[in-house]
Amino acid sequence: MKKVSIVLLSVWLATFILAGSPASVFAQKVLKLGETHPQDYPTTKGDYEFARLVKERSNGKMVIEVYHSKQLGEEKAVIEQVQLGAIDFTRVSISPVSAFVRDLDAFQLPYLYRDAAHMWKVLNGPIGQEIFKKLETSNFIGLGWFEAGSRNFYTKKQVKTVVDLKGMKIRVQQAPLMVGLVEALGAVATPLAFGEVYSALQTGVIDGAENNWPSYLSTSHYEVAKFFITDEHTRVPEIMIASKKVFDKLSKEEQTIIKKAMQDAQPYQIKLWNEFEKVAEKTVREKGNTITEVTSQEKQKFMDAMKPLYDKQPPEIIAVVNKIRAVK
Ligand code: BDP
Repeated sequence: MKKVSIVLLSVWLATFILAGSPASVFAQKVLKLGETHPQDYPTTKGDYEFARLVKERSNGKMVIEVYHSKQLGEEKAVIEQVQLGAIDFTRVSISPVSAFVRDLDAFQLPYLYRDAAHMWKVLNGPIGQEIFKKLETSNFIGLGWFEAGSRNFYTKKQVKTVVDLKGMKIRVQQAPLMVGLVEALGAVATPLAFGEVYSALQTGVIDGAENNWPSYLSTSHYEVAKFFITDEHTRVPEIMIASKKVFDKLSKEEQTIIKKAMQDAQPYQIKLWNEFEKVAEKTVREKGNTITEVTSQEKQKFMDAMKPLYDKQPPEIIAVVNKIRAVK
């Protein structure tokens, strides 16, 4: 009997020492975060930084487990689960979220931001905060933004001008605005989950897709769609969302820790992103892919072709677009 209690006491003591206090062991909250990218992708590293800060600042009471490489499913399905409260967090492109919250369209329209600095001023300012209120009405808590560069078309046959895209089957993210964007160029939009794009390119179900340099490389799409055109048609920010159902059950203190951790993870992700974007571009060029550089004249033609897409937007979207454009 004595031996048993000594063993039990030492187990209890060890737990106490390792965890800081027994309360932190028993009250620990383990939360799940869904991420589509692989573990070594800059955005996933941003997720890990967010999780690290949350754990550290809550003294180990909140633990966010990062499920990278779509272990929890493709983005659309994960977003649905977050809305229902079955998954706690996800880091996603705003495109698939815009299928749930159409107000997000105002943040992903083509050639909207002058450059990355303009986008960051918008996202980290009052306009970025406003959209978080809209997200809440759909059961999402917007925690903050990550960088994703700009998106470009890549195809199996060379595209030199905007006219060449006519009639081509182009994969888009599962979002109505992205369908409209590609249709404005006279191409045939094919919405597909991210994980299905490689084989769709390989088998010829689609003629091309569009994304940033890092994803073009990390997905190996560059192997099956060897022509890339630097049209930079849109910047689509990435967002960290929490399930409102889960978030509302946390204490005010815990909510603040989470929000602040995402804010503080942002510069880290942006730094890694900017570094990797260059590496990805260089790597693809070295592999011998054909990169068509878009002249400013040709870019203007892309912009002109996108105008009807703006004309189709409802007044509430245009109001936000005007506010975004006014940010200097
Ligand atoms: C990548 C985003 C990822 C999107 C993917 C896509 O980081 O979240 O799902 O594009 O095109 O750039 O589906």
